[in-house]
Amino acid sequence: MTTDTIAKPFHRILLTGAAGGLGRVLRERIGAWAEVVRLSDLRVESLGAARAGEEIVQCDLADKAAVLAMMDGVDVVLHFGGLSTEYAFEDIMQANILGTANLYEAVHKCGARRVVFASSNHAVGFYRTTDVIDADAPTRPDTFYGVSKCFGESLSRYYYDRLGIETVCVRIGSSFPEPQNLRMMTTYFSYDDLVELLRCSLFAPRVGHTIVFGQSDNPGSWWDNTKAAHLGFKARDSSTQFAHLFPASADYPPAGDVATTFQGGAFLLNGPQYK
Ligand code: NAI
Ligand code: 15L
Repeated sequence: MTTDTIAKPFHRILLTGAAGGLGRVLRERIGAWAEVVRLSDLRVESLGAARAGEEIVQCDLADKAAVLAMMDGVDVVLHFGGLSTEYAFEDIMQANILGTANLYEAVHKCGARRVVFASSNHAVGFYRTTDVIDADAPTRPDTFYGVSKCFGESLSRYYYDRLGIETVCVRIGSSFPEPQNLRMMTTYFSYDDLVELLRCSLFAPRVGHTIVFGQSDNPGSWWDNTKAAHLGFKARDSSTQFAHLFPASADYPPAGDVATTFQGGAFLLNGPQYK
């Protein structure tokens, strides 16, 4: 028997935000988990043609009917679509708030089993860099973007309590090929660790409603993942491999600078300004 004839765990996975930075990474890595991977985004031109085992669906998350159609036949969802940094509230409201509400209503109507929601560290960005928090710490968003991630976490909790739809909210730190600044030495989340956390989130027998911080095994972490231990995730990478990029002799923002005082870093410089 070849591996081609072995049934895959899921029939169809939906990946929203498939044309984005993380979506493009995930496209290459999740094919073994489902017979069909449905790749969706607002703009799908950059995805090219669907490959074997793929479907491509153009969809604006703010369009309720289109989201319902996108969900047809889907077992599980990786929800990575939406605005990924700070914008005007009206834009955040459409893509992230209305978009996530449309997604959950469609998940319910279509009977999908589980969602992994790409939340963000900016749901708690107003904690200080001297704080260590876990999943039960009250949210402290640092932007309208962060508020929208708190909304997604809260909405998914509601759909779990009311309807039993399971969600893992991954508060992703900084998932890029390498840390782009000194702060990301603490928030770095390697692509390999991201994929492994998604695998754990989809395949753990019971996740209920779980909040987990998406981070590699970085020194000086601000985030305690004890309460997500049931996922069975163990980070294998660490930002230490990039220490040479940030020598002690470099010119860094002074201590007390807003971007070094708060976990959200430079996101604190967005939005309504201090008077
Ligand atoms: P990205 O901005 O590269 O990708 C987001 C995708 O969502 C884009 O392809 C965009 O076209 C699509 N999108 C935007 N509005 C949409 C709409 N109305 N309808 C349908 N699709 C829409 O972002 P990235 O880095 O790939 O992040 C993916 C997710 O992970 C986002 O939800 C982001 O908030 C979250 N995240 C990412 C982090 C990172 O380090 N990359 C850190 C924390 C959270
Ligand atoms: C996020 O939520 C953003 O989507 C990403 O672009 C990074 O800026 C990341 O947080 C971060 O905090 O580094």
